[in-house]
Amino acid sequence: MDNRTVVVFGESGVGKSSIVNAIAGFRLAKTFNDAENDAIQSQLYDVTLASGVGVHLWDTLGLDRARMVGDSSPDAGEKHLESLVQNPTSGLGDLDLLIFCIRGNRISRSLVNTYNNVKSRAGQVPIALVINGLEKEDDMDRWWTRNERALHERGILCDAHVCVTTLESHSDPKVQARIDISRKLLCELVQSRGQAASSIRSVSVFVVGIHRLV
Ligand SMILES: Nc1nc2c(ncn2[C@@H]2O[C@H](COP(=O)(O)OP(=O)(O)O)[C@@H](O)[C@H]2O)c(=O)[nH]1
Ligand SMILES: [Mg+2]
Repeated sequence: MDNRTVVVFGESGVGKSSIVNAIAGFRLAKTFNDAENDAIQSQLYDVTLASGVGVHLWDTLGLDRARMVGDSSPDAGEKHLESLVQNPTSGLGDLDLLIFCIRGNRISRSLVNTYNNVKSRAGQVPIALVINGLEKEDDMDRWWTRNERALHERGILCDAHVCVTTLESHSDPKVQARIDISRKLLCELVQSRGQAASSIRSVSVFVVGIHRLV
């Protein structure tokens, strides 16, 4: 059967579980909004894309949160991720894609360290950067135009990238359109294993806001 195994990783609160839900097309993974959300370990979800392709989606514990629960060593999150990268789960085969989720307005130096750590262990598995939380951008892709050089200068050279919002819904039709295209982009990213992530793009309308690298 045609399927994919994908790991979503990143810090807490960047929208990893929301990415799972955006790909699934419904609320499958618990997010920060759920009162009972107290995940202390990674969760595996089975999702079927509209194309019929099955996806084994790992929603991992936030790297920072993994340091707080269970294991107090500073790199517990990375170790946990490493075990997933090296042995995703018995019987599911090799990993097809690693999705590194970040917030467009929250780029820190630890991002570079995390990327380097995962990259060194990922072998041939492609890494895609998902820049989330861009619902206020008229053209979400402009984030990439503004920040691509800075990321490259810091050694972050991902195999693919998508600029998205994973809000569940919005009353403003323009924002809702960005949510809808984000879902398509994320599904396309997974379906293509990061090969065709730039094929769908939103339309540029206005000049975008300011984002800083800290
Ligand atoms: N503003 C904004 N909030 C988002 C977006 N996607 C998710 N959120 C919210 O961010 C919070 C954290 O999301 P969650 O998926 O639980 O993050 P996780 O800890 O990485 O799994 C939740 O309150 C989500 O509703 C987005 O695109 N924009
Ligand atoms: Mg989560």
